[in-house]
Amino acid sequence: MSKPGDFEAVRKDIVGILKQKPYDDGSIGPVLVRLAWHASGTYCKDSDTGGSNGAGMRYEAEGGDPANAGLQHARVFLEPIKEKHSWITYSDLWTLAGVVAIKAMGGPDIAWKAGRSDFADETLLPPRGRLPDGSQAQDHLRHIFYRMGFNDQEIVALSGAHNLGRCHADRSGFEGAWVNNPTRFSNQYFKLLLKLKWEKKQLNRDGAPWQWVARSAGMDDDDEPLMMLPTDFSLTQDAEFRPWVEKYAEDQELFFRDFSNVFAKLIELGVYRDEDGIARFSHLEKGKAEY
Ligand code: ZEM
Repeated sequence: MSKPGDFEAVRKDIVGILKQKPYDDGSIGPVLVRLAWHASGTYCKDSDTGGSNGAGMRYEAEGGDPANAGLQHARVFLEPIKEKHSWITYSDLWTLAGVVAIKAMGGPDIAWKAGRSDFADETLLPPRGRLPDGSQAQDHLRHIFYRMGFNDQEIVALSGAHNLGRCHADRSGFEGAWVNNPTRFSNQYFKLLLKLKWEKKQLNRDGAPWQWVARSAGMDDDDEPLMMLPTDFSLTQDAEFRPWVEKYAEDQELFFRDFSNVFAKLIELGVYRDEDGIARFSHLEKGKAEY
């Protein structure tokens, strides 16, 4: 047990659990980043519902959404931290873990503020279907991310998170990592999007979705190929998105700065703090949310 409010102690303990040899590429960092993102990415600006506040993934209705498959591992990994620092809310812990993981994997500092509450009751959970579907393309990305209040540049910057981690056949159906070193945050994703010769491939498995695959220089034919989702690839096929892919491929510093800003914005969606610093659902004050 640490002193309530000692977020430095929590940050240290999160860093301490990131390296887990047998798990994926040796780090739970990427799946923690995905947890922070999916906790936040349900936000809708028009109805002012969803978002990280409330930690709705504790409930089956949100946690069991097929879009959240695999994130139970991330939540279980964080359980010892929650037990040790029982004063922290899940909604603060899940967003903080993403920010700490990005930094520890070589990414930028990202502003993070405490104060989220865990009081979502099941009637306040956002409906399923608000998270993006990787098998679609740029129109879908705009539909999903404009709903959260992001613009085209921010959509491309956020997509750069796919420098981290991998797809799992038993979670999303897609398979493989986007970059050669998926536990190191960089702008490699943008470079590879532009540089490699991507080919459409349906993986050899019943019901597998098609994805883009390629091998980078130095990879053997029997190495697992690198991959891109249809949504990732669509960024290069769109007149508004493509210039940002090119800028971020050329300038890692610019990407880090823009990513830091947009991730900080993502984890604040739907979070409003009273003078006491505690975040409340704004729609609770208005009465029950209408979805
Ligand atoms: Zn992802 N993402 N994502 N993403 N994502 C996956 C994995 C990861 C999309 C998507 O369909 C998928 C953002 C945006 C979008 C991460 C972070 C962020 C996977 C693989 C899919 C299918 C899941 C699996 O099988 O385990 C789509 C369509 C997006 C729209 C642009 C944003 C924004 C992110 C953070 C800012 C991360 C870190 C992973 C890797 C997770 C892991 O377990 O390794």
